[in-house]
Formats: sequence, structure tokens, C-alpha cells
Amino acid sequence: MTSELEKASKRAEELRREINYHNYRYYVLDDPVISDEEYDLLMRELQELEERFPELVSPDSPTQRVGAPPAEAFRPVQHRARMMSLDNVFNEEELRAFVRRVENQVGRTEYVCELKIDGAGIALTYENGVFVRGATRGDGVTGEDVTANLRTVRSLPLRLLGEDIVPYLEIRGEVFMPKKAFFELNRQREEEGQPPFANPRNAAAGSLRQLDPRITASRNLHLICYEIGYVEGRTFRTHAEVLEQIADWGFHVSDNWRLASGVEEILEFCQEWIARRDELAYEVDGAVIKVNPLHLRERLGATSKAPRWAVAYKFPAEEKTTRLLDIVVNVGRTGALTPTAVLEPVFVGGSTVSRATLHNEDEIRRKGIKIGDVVLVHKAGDVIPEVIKPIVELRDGTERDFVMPDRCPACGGKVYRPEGEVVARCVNVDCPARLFESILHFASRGAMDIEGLGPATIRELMEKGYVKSVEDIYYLTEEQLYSLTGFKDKSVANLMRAIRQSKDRPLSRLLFALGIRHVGSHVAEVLARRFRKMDDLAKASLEELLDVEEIGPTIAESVRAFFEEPRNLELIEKLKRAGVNMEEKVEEGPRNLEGLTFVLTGALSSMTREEARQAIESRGGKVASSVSRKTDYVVVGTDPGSKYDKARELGVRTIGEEEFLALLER
Ligand code: 0OX
Repeated sequence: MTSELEKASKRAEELRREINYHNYRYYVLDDPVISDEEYDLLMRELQELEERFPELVSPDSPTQRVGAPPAEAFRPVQHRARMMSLDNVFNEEELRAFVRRVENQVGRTEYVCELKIDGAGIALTYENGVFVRGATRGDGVTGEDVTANLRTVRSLPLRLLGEDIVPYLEIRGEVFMPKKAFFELNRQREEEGQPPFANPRNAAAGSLRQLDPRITASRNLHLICYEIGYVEGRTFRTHAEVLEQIADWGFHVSDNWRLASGVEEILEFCQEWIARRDELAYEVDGAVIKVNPLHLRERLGATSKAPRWAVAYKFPAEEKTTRLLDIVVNVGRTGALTPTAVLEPVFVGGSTVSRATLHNEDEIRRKGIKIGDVVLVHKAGDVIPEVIKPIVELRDGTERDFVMPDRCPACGGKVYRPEGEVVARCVNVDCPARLFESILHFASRGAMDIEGLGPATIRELMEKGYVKSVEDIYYLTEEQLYSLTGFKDKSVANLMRAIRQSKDRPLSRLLFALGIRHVGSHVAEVLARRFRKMDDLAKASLEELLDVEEIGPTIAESVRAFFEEPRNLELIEKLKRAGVNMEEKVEEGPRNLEGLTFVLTGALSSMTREEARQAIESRGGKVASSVSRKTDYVVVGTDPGSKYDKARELGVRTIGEEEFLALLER
């Protein structure tokens, strides 16, 4: 007699099989054979059965695509076989060299050409036909467990289709977000005030690494598979056979792979897809060329990270045409006026571009760009949007030349462009655009790091007249902050605290924050370490500055000019009065060189000259730039200069590196 449970179990099994099949028809083949209502009915029946008999619920049940957040999320997973990456070739010549190398070793052969999907590489493990684990690529050896999130991807089979079930299988593929889903997701995120994803690849990778699988489920991720990483109980002769079997198991395999019998046919495939990449619903960044017969793969082998039997032919940076609607002029922190192209938004190189810097007037002229032109754009170095050239043939006569304004668009002040320079500048130190950029920089992460003082807040503080200069930040009152849009108890307290805490940043950060020309974060550190106190740096002569390692005339002169400007000295005074730290703390150690004066000449092997200087100064010694009778030691490295001769002449004691090190330790 069959019990009720046995009957239910049989029916549940039937339903799962059926639902999995229809799921495959719908999400993988995009060719459903039943209506949505019929599908829903099957799902509902299964859900009801599983509710009545919870012991029937299995992890591969289609009702379990979105489960509870699992404990094993992101646990490390060892890949059964290393997930290799691909070597790249960037042009026809390099591709020919790849084919030549392969055929020199194994003779003429056949290739499979695939498109290289720009997503997140993953490994899927099936035991006896059931999906048990999915992992990210990680470093190729160890990935992260993202099983629960992958289960939500509808085109991932929870159970293999067909009769060819193997005991153990690891499938490799790419999880990606179609372009349309990516646009829609970013539109939504911007509406909700969340930062948009930079490109579909980041969106896919980010969605896979959610702690809550419900978020992943809402993200419209897809999966395309292209390799067997490891299999027990089956052998294959060719990669084409592998792709066919993967498809038969119910995975989505790209329709666009093709056999090629030599380099000419491979090139044909690549050229065709460079021209047609736009037709695809997802981003591709190249083609993958793989040797088809699998026994040859074994002969060709692999380097430590990439197989010698496959290569990625990277497509050239995508170029698109769009309309240049306008050229606006931005005013930077230093007053530099930068013309910026306002473009009709266009999706190129993985993201939507609506602005591109045009650098300066000369650049616009050199490229022959006019406002209203249809222009060709791409991403320089794959990141920075750039206008390549205008499409002159498409002009209708309404296009206009760009002229650099002779008044600053922000303050109306005069614009100067010195002879021989390409950059035009607003020279008004009180220009609000310059002030805005200066404050933004001052508060930024590598500088004074004032969390909560972002662009919108700065703009409002300036509009309300609370901040007319950088130092005013330190004189803001709670009352003023309460008057800002959206500011309540917590945000006011947070910003007040962030401002207060920023007063304790070391001198190096403050120097960088002040935005002195040519003083980036590294130079700021060098200066702070050498002079320790703001006042000592302010007093330093050009010679003293030039004597510091890494400081050349451009930086030295810029630093001098900064401290000669009365307005800047006033700014520093006011910061000081507000309690802003003006010193660089250097670790206190033994003061065993107190009262001794050193001169350094030649290179030391164990430390740079700057480190030697610090070592001496932190122990209370002094470093002079020239030898005199007052010099106690001249430290002589390799290739010493005239200081060595001078020391001999004056009878000053000279010591080598070893002796110097011993002195430090004394
Ligand atoms: C892709 C893709 C990536 C993997 C290591 C050896 C062969 N992004 O579309 N990788 C591979 O295969 C590689 N094929 C692909 N189609």
C-alpha cells in the first residue's frame, strides 16, 4: 500500500522535473511551451505539497531559488581544477603569432571561436546531477561560495537535464547582467539616491556578492557556460562536443560560437563581431579562441596561470558616435578653465557617457571640433571618456566654433592665458568656483578627511554665506548646520565631530589639503617630515627647499610663492587659531646625536638620503647642506661630491656608511 507521503513524494518529483524543464524552455531557450498561468499552477501545486510535507523540500527544488541567507556565504571554496585566466592578444599580428606557435607544436588544427562575455567567472558543481555549489573565480585556486545567490539565477539548472548524468561535474561560465537590465538598475538606484554601478560587469559581480539572496534574485542576472572544469565518468574528444553536451544538460551556451579551420577564419569571426557587438544584449570585450581537439590541449599545456591552447583576442576600445550638444567651461581649484563636452548620452565601453573633458582650447582646435557636431567617442585607457574627432561629413552648417570666454563663467573675473601656456585661468582668488573646488579638495579623503562635507553641503554653505573661505569651515556653528537641507540632530553632530577630528591631522595632510600647486600627497609628506612645523616650512628659503631630496625647482618655487602670498598666511593664521594642528609628529627615539652636525655626501646603500636625514634629526642631530669647521661628521657614500674634498681640506672627520650606522645605534 502506498502511503500518502510516498504519493506526495512521487508527485513532487514529477512536478520538479516538469518545472525545471519549463524553466529551461523559458530562461535558457527563450522558447516556452506553456503559458505563464500554467507554469504558475505547477509551481503552486509544488509549493502546497512542500508545505504539507516539509520533509520533501530539497535544495534543488525550484521553490528554493530564494532561500534564507546561508551560513556558508562567501566561505572559501577550493576549485577542483584551477580556474585559469587567458592570455590576451590585441591585434591581428599577435593572433597570427599565437596560431603559429600552436601549429608549430601540434601541426595544423581546428579552433573554436567564442565571444568573450564581460561578466563574472564562476564554477558550478553538480553531484549526481544536482547543483550543490557555486563559487566565484577568486584567485583561480580558491573562490568564494556564492551558492545561494547563484540559485536565484533562473538560467542556472538546479538539476541537469537528460539521461547523461555524471557523478561529479564542475562547469565554468560567466554570470552577467544584460545591458538593458543594467540601465534599468542604475535608473532605479539613482532614483533611490544610491550610487550607480560603473558598468554591467561590476553590477553582476556586486549582485553575486550580496548577503541577502533576495537582492541577487531581483537583479536579472544571466548565465552563459563555456567549459567543463572537471568531470568524472565522461570523456570528450573535442571542445565542440563539450559545448553540445553542456547545452544538452540544460545550460545556456552562446549561440555564437563557431568552428574555424585556420587563422583566416578566426580573423573573420573576430572582425564580424567587432562590427556586430552592438547587436548583443550583453557586453563582450573580445573573442576567445580555443584549440578544438582536447588531446592537443594536453600536449600544449599551460603556463602557471593561462593555458597555451587558448587566447583572448581583445576587441579594440569601442567607439560610438553621438552629438556634442554644448561645450561648457569648468573652473578648477587652481582657476584653470577646462572646456568640457556635453554629449547626448551614449553607452560606450561599458558605461553611459554624457561628458568628456576637452582639455583646452588648443586641443579643440587641433581636433577641429565644433559645437553641434556628431562626434566619435571612446574610453581612453578603457576609463576616461574622450572625444576622438568630429564626423565632418555629417555637418549641416549649423555647427559653431567654441570660444574660450574672456570672463570667468563662475565669478565674471578676468581670464588670463599667459604666452606659451595652453591653460587659461581665472585669477580671482575669491572666485566661488575655485573656492568650491578648494573646499571639496580640503575635505577630501587623502586630505583633511572631513566625512559628511560633500559637494551638496559645501554648495549650500557657500550659498548661505556661511563659508567664504576655507578656514570658515572651522568656525561653523551648530545653528548654521541645522539650517541646512535635511540636517537633523544626528547629521549635525556627525559633521561637527568630523570637523573637530580633522583638526588633529598631521601637517602632511594639511599641506596636501591646502592645494599648493605641485604639492601632492607624497611631496606634502616629504616636506612635513623635513620641516616638521608649518612655521619652519613657511620660513624655509628656496635653497633650503631645494636641498630636500625629491624637491626640484618647480616645487620649491611654488612652495615659496604660496608662503609669500599674504592671503595664504592669513588663512594659516586663522586655521591655527581654530586649533588646527600644524606639526608632523615623528616617533621619539634616543637623542644620542644631540648637538652634532652632519653633512651627507654620496649615496648610501641602506637608506635614502632623506631617511638618513630623518635618522639624524630624530636623534637630535642636525644636517647641514655645506661643510664648515663647525661640521662634526661628513658621511661619505659612493660617488661623493665636492663636500668630501672640502672635508679633507678643513680636516673635518669623514665616516663611511658602516661607521655612520654604528653611530646611529650608539
Ligand atoms: C568568456 C570566456 C572566458 C577559461 C580558461 C581557459 C579557457 N568570458 O566568455 N573563458 C573562457 O575559457 C577559458 N571562455 C569564455 N568564453
